[in-house]
Amino acid sequence: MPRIATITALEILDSRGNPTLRARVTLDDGAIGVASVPSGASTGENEACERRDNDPARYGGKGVRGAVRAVADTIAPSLRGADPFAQPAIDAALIALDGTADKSRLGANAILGVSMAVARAAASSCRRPLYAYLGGANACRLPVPMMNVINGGAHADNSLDFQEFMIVPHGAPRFAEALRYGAETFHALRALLKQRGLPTSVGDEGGFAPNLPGHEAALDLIVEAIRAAGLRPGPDVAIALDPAASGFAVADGYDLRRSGGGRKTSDEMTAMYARWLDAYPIVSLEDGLGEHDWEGFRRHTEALGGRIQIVGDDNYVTNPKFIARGITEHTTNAALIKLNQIGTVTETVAAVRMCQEAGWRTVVSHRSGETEDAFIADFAVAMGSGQIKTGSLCRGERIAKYNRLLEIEQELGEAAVFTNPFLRTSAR
Ligand code: 2PG
Ligand code: MG
Repeated sequence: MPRIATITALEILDSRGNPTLRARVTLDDGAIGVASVPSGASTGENEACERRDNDPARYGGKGVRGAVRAVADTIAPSLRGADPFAQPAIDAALIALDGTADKSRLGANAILGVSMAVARAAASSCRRPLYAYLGGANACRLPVPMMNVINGGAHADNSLDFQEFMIVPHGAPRFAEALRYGAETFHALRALLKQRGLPTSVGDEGGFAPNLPGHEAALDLIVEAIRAAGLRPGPDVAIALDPAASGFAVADGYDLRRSGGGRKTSDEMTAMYARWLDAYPIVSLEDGLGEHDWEGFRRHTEALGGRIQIVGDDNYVTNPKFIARGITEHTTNAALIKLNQIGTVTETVAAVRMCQEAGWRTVVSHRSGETEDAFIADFAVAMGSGQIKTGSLCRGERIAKYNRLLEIEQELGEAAVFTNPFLRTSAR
């Protein structure tokens, strides 16, 4: 049986030019696993804690040398000789070594980097692709992508309070075609913006970030772009939203100040979304309310959950503890899944399984600060998640995930499955 030989880490840069951590694990049979950790901007309060140096003399305090040292000084010596195939035991050891509830001592970035790199090394040692190693022989479902083509909120400096306007090419016959639908719509959107004299510069996740008169204007533009690409808004390409409402939540509701939408209570927000469901082919709504608004969310899901997918992100932070509460209280009917919100591969798998057992859908997701690491592409297939959210149709760190999914689809050949999770909502 191969054993873990060395574990090292390196401070690298993410797609925003901020430091992040890359871990490298070698086994004594020569297998190597490398993984890089992403970083969010609109983070939920209960996310696992990414460790930063807070040394103003380097990278404005964002350096991760401390996390790199934690890998070298604490994690490497204690995992040397461990069985790389025992991922749950590896992750339990990492959690125990850290000893805090939020992984703040060693750093969730140090812990997750090693956790993912161990999985990669193990996959490489048994000569299996990562998706097959983590997901077994049944891992053959390619996810429907949610592609963020208009950025606002914490990801851009424009007039939009809402963070993400995504296209969902769910009517495509296979992943490669879904990617083409998405890219062609993206290019049509670019042409429309240009025509109207609006800027085509992009935000953190590669979506356009124009100043628009309001959120409906963004939805109208997307519908027009889908048509201009020769596709049908609704049956071919639908819309998903992540307002990331924690970002504009105030004491007594929500303040749509950037778009001039004024103040709204949580029920008024839900009523606004309900109107949009009649007017636009929306199939999924994530964080339509803020992370503390559990009661508002319950009413929100009661009102809209029969028509569309309601996804929780900031409120669950991929943590089985909060997801369990959401299941019990009918807070949403789906969850966003981000490895670095919880901090180990094993805990992320547990979060996905908990959702699946409750009949919830899951959307495996990138962060706004990413690297070229495409771990989540394999992970989405391994979990049979059916959906992935990994940004727009430009910027290398986003495209890396799409390109990896193309490879997986080709490798699976006839066995590849691309099922539409939105059949019920698509007949518009
Ligand atoms: C989100 C994510 C990813 P961030 O809110 O869903 O799009 O953003 O990584 O900034 O938290
Ligand atoms: Mg979100």
